[in-house]
Amino acid sequence: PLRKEGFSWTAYYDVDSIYGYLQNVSQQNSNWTQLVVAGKSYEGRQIVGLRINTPTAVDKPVMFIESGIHAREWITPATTTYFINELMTSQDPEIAALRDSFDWHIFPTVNPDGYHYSFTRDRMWRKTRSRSSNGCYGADPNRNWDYNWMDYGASKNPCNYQTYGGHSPFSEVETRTLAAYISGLENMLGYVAFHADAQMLLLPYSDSTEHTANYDDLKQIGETSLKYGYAVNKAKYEGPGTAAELLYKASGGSMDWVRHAHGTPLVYTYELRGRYFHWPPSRIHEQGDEVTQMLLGLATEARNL
Ligand code: ING
Ligand code: ZN
Repeated sequence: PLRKEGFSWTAYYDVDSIYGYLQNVSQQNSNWTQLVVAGKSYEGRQIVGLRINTPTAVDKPVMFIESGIHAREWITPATTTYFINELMTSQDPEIAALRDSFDWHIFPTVNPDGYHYSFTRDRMWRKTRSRSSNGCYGADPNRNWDYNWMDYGASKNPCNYQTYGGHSPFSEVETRTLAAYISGLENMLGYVAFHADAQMLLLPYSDSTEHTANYDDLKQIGETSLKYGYAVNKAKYEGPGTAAELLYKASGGSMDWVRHAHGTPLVYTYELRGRYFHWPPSRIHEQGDEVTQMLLGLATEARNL
C-alpha cells in the first residue's frame, strides 16, 4: 500500500508502512533510486530494500545496510529509514557527498515476519517465525548464517526464545535470501548491521577472539566513526572491538559470513541505544542524527586509508 502521508520519525511503524515509505522515496526519485526485493519471508512478506545510486560515477563501491534482523530491536528500522531520509533530503554537502560516493543497498526490515509479530503479538520477539517440527516457532536469524554455524553462543533447541540457530545453516529463508542477494553484488566495500541496545561498535569475528587480517583498519575507521557520532549527543559507545571480545562469542551471525565467506572488507555491527529494546519515539531523531554522523565518519576515514 502506498502511503503519501503519515510517516515520520516520532513513532514506530509496522512493516507495511515502512515499505510504503520506501516506495514513496523510490517513486519520487525514480531516476536514481529503486525499490529492490531480495525475495520473500517464511510468511510470504517481501524483503524490501532501497537502492540509492546517483549518476555521479559508474561502478561505485557498494555499501549495504542490514537492519531489523532481530524483531524487537525497533530502533534499527527507524534509524535506517531516518538515515535514508537524511541521504535524500539533507542540505549538508558532506551528507550529499556521502550519498553520492556509494551504490547504497539499504534493507530496513530483513526479518519482516518477526518484526510484524513483535508489533502485534509479542513485543519481545527476536527470531523469525518459521515453524519447527516440534511446534515451536522461529530461529535466530543472526545465528543461522553458514559460517562456523552452531559453534558458539547458539541454542540447538527450537523452543529457545533467543538464540536457536535453526535446524541447519541457512535453514531460514530470510538469511538464505539475503545471502543470495549479497552474493549477487559485486564490488561490495562495506556492510553495516544494526542491532540494539548494547551501545557498542562491533567488528568481526564474533565467534573467535582472533583478529581479521584488516583488523587495524577496521578499528581505526571504527574509532573515527564513533568520534563523529559522539560529537552529536555526547553518547559514548564501547569499542570498536570484536563481538567475541566485547560482548560474547556467537557463531552464525551475518557479520562473520559477510567478512569471511563473502569477503567484504569493511564489516561492522552497530549496537544502538535503548534499554530492554525500548527507546522513546520522541528521540528517534537523536539516534538517527548520531548514526548519520557515524556513517559519515566511517566513510570519511575509509576514504583516507
Ligand atoms: N546483539 C548481537 C546478537 O546477535 C552480535 C551481537 C553481533 C552477535 C554480531 C554476533 C554477531 O546477539 C544483539 N543485540 O542481538
Ligand atoms: Zn540484535
